[in-house]
Amino acid sequence: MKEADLEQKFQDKIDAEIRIEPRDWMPEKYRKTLIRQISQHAHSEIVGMLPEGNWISRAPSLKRKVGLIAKVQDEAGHGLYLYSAAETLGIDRDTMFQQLNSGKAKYSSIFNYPTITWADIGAIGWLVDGAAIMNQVPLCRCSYGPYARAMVRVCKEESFHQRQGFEILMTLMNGSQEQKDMAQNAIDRWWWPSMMMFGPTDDDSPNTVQSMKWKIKRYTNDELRQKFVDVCVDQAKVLGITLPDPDLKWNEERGHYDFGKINWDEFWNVVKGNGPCNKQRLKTRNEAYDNGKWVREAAMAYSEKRAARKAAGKVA
Ligand code: BYC
Repeated sequence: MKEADLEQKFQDKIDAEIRIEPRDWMPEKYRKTLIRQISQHAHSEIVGMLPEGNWISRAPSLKRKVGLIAKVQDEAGHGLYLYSAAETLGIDRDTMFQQLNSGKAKYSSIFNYPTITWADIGAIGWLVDGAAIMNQVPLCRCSYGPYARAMVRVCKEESFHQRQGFEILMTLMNGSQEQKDMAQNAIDRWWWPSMMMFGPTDDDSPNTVQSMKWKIKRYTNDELRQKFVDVCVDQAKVLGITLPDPDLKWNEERGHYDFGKINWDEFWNVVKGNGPCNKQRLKTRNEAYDNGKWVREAAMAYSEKRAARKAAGKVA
């Protein structure tokens, strides 16, 4: 079949909501787009462990510590499903790690901000995991099978994370004035970076049109950002917390909240590697990779030994 005919057949499948699986024919650009998005997503999960990991040793109680360790472990699991999903497209894990460690690969801008107080852990759970769910629930219907299936479990766990973040903030908001101020200060710092997680506006998003046509994305960046704002305003009222945007206002005509201007210079500055913690995050990832060398070597040696024993008929 000619390339154009193959592409038409491929698009027909997508339009008919038939999932694309690893062995199916796919346009090279579809493969590349998915490798880009899934690997960036995997890197985000892994780097996302760092700002929260910062508070494991200082969590205010045993219960909080257990919850936080479990959450950070969940993020590692998400990274593993996602690296595995990306591998089905023909890229290997080492290449992806090298792209991350060298600073070549992108990961979510949000993880380049510092976690200064315990309330930041609540803010990340409520806002960052909240934004992640908004973006990731539609990805459960992504046209590429392995990515869509990985997202189902990820979303269930992210919902749980969002609840625990909300509960941390609720506890602080029911506490002393100092605790209330700490929670408010965390929201003041995390609100705008969370809004940036959805990516540039639709007019400035070079990948959205094609990704929507291929049903990798089901909503545009701006559509998801708006859904996020609408949900957060109501939840903020329950918490008794103020979202730091004087332009937040219900718009009867649109049926949505209007919101203020996002600082896109700040966003691109962080994406380009100049955010408050970019260098620290990459340094930590590189050290973890180097320190884990002996574990990878031991695992390889063990599997080679087992394969040799199996070949010699010594193990089942
Ligand atoms: N940060 O054309 P666009 C999580 C890049 S949650 C950095 O709109 P696309 C977690 C974009 O990659 C976070 N870069 O792109 C939560 C592109 O650059 P390239 C991870 C960003 O792909 C809690 C350029 O800007 N979630 O993991 O159509 C705890 C133009 O953008 C950002 C995902 O990755 C950003 N915020 O749409 C722990 C979800 N936004 O590649 C962990 C899956 C945009 O052309 N990804 N860029 O050089 C997606 O849904 C989409 O990739 C995006 C961007 C909506 C993020």
